[in-house]
Amino acid sequence: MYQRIAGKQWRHIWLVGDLHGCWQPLMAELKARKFNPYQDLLISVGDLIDRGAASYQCLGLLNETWFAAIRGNHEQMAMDAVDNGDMSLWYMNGGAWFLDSAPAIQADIKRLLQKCHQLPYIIEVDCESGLNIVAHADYPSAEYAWQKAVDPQQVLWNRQRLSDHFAGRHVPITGADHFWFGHTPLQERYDVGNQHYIDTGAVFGGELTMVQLQ
Ligand SMILES: [Mn+2]
Repeated sequence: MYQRIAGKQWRHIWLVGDLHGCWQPLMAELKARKFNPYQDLLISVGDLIDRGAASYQCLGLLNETWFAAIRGNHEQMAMDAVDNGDMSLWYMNGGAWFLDSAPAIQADIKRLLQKCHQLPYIIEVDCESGLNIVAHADYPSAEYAWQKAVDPQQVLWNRQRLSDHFAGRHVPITGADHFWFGHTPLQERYDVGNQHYIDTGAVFGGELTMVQLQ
């Protein structure tokens, strides 16, 4: 469930919001930041696929040595669909690109989705900006701890903490310097205390948010 990344192994570490198939915008952002694939690391907050123009290319990022990701609810839906043969939930949520792909591409997508079973729910990055925790929707606990058992469904789907923030009820999380989440498209990134919400709806015409952790 947890993966640990040591910052000292990398020059720069970048975090990117929900891609949802926005491969071209990602390449443009990496180029603008002079991202070096031999020295730098890019971490995704999950939801690489569905809705956008290039889900297959984004899923293929899992093959790159300079790329790390946690799992999003869209990767989970895709894995579940392929594993149990019931495609309906995934297709309703932007998964039709799989059906529209040629048979050889579908076979490769299935191989990549097998790789997704290895994706952690939570990545811990210890680097120059401190102890950074990355999860897709929420870290469903009042205090972070390495390897603490938390509800995986809540990690992938929970919007309650963010709703509470918008209602003026700011529920903190202790145990790390920063918490980074995606999942809920916002007009602009939302920072409250040590919590940061960076899905700025790139696939819906918004910006693709990138953050430098180191
Ligand atoms: Mn999501």
